[in-house]
Amino acid sequence: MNINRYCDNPIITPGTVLASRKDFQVIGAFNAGVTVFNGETILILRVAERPINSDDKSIKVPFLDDNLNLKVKTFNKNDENYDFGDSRAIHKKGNVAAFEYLTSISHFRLARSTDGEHFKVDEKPFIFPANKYESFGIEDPRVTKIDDSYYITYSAVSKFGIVVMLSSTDDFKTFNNLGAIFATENKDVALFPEKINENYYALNRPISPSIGNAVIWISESTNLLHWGNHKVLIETRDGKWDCKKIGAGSPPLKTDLGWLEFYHGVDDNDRYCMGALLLDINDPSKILARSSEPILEPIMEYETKGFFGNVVFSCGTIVNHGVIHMYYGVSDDSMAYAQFKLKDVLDSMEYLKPKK
Ligand code: MAN
Repeated sequence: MNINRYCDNPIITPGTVLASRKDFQVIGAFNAGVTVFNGETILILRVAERPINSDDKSIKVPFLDDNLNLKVKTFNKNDENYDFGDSRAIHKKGNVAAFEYLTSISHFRLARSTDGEHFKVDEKPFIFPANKYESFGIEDPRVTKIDDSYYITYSAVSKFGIVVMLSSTDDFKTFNNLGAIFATENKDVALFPEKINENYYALNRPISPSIGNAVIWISESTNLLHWGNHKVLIETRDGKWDCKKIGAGSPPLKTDLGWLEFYHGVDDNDRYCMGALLLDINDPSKILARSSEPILEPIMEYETKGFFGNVVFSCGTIVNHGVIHMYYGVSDDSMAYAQFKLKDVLDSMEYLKPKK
């Protein structure tokens, strides 16, 4: 499939984003939600920051304390009780499954563009962690326009686990926090842009700590707040690029053939790629087609190297005149942009039944 990566990728790098405070540095501007508002392309960037630290024998980790004040805790890298091997998190020795602290704290920052290529990043945060479920940060926003409001779903990380928060905005200046819509552990929630047969639908990705892989579920709601009728939508595939974990990427796009969903797949080497699913237009719990090979995979240097390399991770796409504009995080570090034809995606997928 022909993928046109933008010639000046990455389009946003951490170095061009102002820190939210003088003693912090921005280490990531990535995994952005995407929408169009007042004729502008808006990216809701995940901006990851950490305390500036000149001592290479220690790691300083940021978090909100119980009074919701931003605090910094210092770990000695020689401390044998902890494992510092993962750039993203600090684990207790021998416990790879659960982390104690994240090495950075993320908030959301808006970037705007009139041409979809050149973005101006706001100087101040749009949404900053603000409650006890967000004390280690807020991450990976997806935004869906429903009627006249924009609904933002995101991971909220804290000592209580990872839950999915919902916020809404009508103006991209202020927002309402509507609370946690999926309890721990859940991530990667993408809302469909309209009701289907009287119900809202959400793709989501719960994880069982006891058994099984992380796969995509679909849930229903009449009010966007209370979700039920949870069903497994699609599973990981042994031996393939999406064998270890999968999760929804952009909010589903309505096409003539069905709902098109771009999702991420992770393999046993923690390599993240993007592929596609096609869901029945009247019953999105039915799969019509799936990519057998990735549509986008980490190949370019900015995709293979960085804070956490070998990652392409999209939380949002725009479709315009048959062209998909995919904005995607690279290496948990920066934002990149690619274009490809909607028709090419639909033609590249493997259909469970022949196309009508
Ligand atoms: C994983 C990664 C990190 C993220 C944490 C918490 O370790 O996706 O980027 O910060 O989970 O969500």
